[in-house]
Amino acid sequence: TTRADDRFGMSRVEVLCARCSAHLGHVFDDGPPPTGKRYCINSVALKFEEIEKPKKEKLEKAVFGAGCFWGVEAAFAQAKGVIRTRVGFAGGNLKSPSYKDVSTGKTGHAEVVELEYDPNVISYNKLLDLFWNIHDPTTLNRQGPDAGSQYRSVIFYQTPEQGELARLSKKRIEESGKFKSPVVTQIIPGKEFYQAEDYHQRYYEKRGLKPTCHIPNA
Ligand code: MHO
Repeated sequence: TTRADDRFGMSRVEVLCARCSAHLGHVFDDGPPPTGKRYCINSVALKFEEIEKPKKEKLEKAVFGAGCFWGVEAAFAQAKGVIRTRVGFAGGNLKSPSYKDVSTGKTGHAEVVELEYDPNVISYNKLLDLFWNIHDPTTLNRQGPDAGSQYRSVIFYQTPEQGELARLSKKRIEESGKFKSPVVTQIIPGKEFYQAEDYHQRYYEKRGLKPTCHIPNA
């Protein structure tokens, strides 16, 4: 229930428990539609109930470049909620390039991994966390021993929302001080993805090898 509260030289409307008259807070008229009311209620008087999030029905795609795609694929493939991975090339102009074409470093393509993930299990933000965690985003056109523009650090966003999340995530990582040098990661709209040759798919897994790079820490 409510009653006028004119204490402290202000005129407010107090909110009380209708049963026991305990003070709960105040209500103001500067709230959002439809009621226009803003209830300013003491936190001890509130009980929060979790609302079930609406389930997303479809798998979503994400594309990342973080150096040699063998290791990047291995790192993402082990994440819960990542359903399918493919390695390939994106960001250049040559149509349907071969690995040999891209390895010249002249096609403009980056080695990338395309993921299909279940957004009910893993969020795009979590994928971004993993992305920053498995490579060094401060080395321009280089990742460890691999040099060339095909090894650049790049996020190809698939929706405007992913683009925004990627930019915010990059800002957070820069401000965190995790990396001593500036982050050079490109964040660009997803372009055509060209799948790489079969022998590059699940490279380490097929050969029973443990990746020696792109190992998530923690
Ligand atoms: N250092 C590796 C890179 C392979 S990767 C798929 C190599 O030279 O074979 O770019």
